[in-house]
Amino acid sequence: MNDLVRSQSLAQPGTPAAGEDLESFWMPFTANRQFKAAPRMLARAEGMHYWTPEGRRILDGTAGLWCVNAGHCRKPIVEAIARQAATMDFAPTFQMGHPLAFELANRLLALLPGDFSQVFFCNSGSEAVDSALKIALAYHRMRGEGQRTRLIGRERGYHGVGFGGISVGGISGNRKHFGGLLAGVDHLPHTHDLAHNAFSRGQPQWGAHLADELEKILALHDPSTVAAVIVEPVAGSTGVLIPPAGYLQKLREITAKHGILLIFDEVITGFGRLGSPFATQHFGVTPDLITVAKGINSGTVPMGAVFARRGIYDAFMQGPDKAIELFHGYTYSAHPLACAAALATLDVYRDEGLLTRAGELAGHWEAGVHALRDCPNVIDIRNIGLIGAIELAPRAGAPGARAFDAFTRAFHEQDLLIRVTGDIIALSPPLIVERAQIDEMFGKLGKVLKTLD
Ligand code: PXG
Ligand code: PLP
Repeated sequence: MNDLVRSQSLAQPGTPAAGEDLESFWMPFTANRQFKAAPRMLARAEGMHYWTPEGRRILDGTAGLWCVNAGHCRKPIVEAIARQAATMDFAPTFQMGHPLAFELANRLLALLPGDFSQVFFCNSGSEAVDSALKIALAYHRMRGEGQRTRLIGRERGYHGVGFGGISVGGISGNRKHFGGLLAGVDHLPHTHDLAHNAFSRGQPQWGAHLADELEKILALHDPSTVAAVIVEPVAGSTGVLIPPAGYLQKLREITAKHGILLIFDEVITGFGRLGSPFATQHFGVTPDLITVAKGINSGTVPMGAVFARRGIYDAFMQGPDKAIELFHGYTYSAHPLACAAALATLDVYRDEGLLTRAGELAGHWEAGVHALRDCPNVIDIRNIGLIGAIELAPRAGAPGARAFDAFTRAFHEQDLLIRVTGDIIALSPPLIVERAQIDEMFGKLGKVLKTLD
């Protein structure tokens, strides 16, 4: 940030007055009136921290929204974006190309198991999910199995906010206001069960059998009608649900047996969050399609992508070579600024070993988060890679209120940014986090939890 911009943003009155100033922006997934009555503003960021407009330094426990994996405002990334903006702001990728898009696709595939051979670009996780679902449906049609139209998601799954994503998603609040959604969708049960798995470290041992529910769903609809199963390898948004040992392997076996595509939504687990480049490597389970976004360029420029295995792309390449094979794409697919940012981000990940750093820190992280076990109201703590969750008992008659208080107190009183969903606190810091900062984070959170009624 140049000095002029910085001095302007810091010169703003600390917290803008509530009321009409803030009225116009219809905020996403936010209680607008509550926020606008008592705003929480961020004005600047660097490394592991945000700064508020009045200059308070906030430790970022959430990598923004699970996306700033390389840390904030990293110089090589900032410079790559600035350079690209001055060199070529935009270029179409419908019937035209630009070199960065091809280079980035190659660089991404080098991080994946060998059977992944193509990258489709979009601008968010939601678009990646809808793109993957459309690719799955079209793939079966290309192979003469157009009767495979059903999609199977999972309870408590989050796959963004497109109509496809909320249809396969399993969060009722995200679905109930929006009509009939996609037809022909069914859901696996979720795997969260505190009676069996409370305070698990890493993958819980109980619950692999829940994948067998897929066989029941398939028996009901007949497997030959099902196009794809989509799951988050670790469910993030819904409050960090870690797959039981053996569960993802079973989903893979069952889908493969019935010719059904398996889609891993790695919007959160991708780009090092678990200690491997992707969850597919971490769990040793290879899906057919992978969706990513967020960490692809460390949250700097909107971008998402779908990774496809060779056989999927090949199925589309059968008709006349002058014919468009996939009638799908976005104006900003492979936007030059997003590509430049992603290439620079991949350099940072490589040079600093960030895609495996979560694995090195995971033991320290696990000890830190589980040390909060004796704080009041804590009913579960769970962790994997650099993800941690603390589940609180809800206040009687006010679900979510206790964790929301933790969130506002962490921000106002402890200068710590956390994320809450329902009564679950989720933590997922930038992958550059130092051990001392992990200690600081859980120290601050412990203080909040101890004073929370
Ligand atoms: N799939 C998964 C697995 C996600 O986590 C999306 C798709 C959608 O991505 P976009 O870029 O369209 O938002 C996500 C996004 C939270 C939180 O607090 C999580 C997400 C987004 C915002 C908040 O847990 N995940
Ligand atoms: N709406 C209109 C009127 C458009 O012309 C376009 C793209 O040309 C879109 C929506 C889709 O926008 P995007 O390609 O950015 O998703």
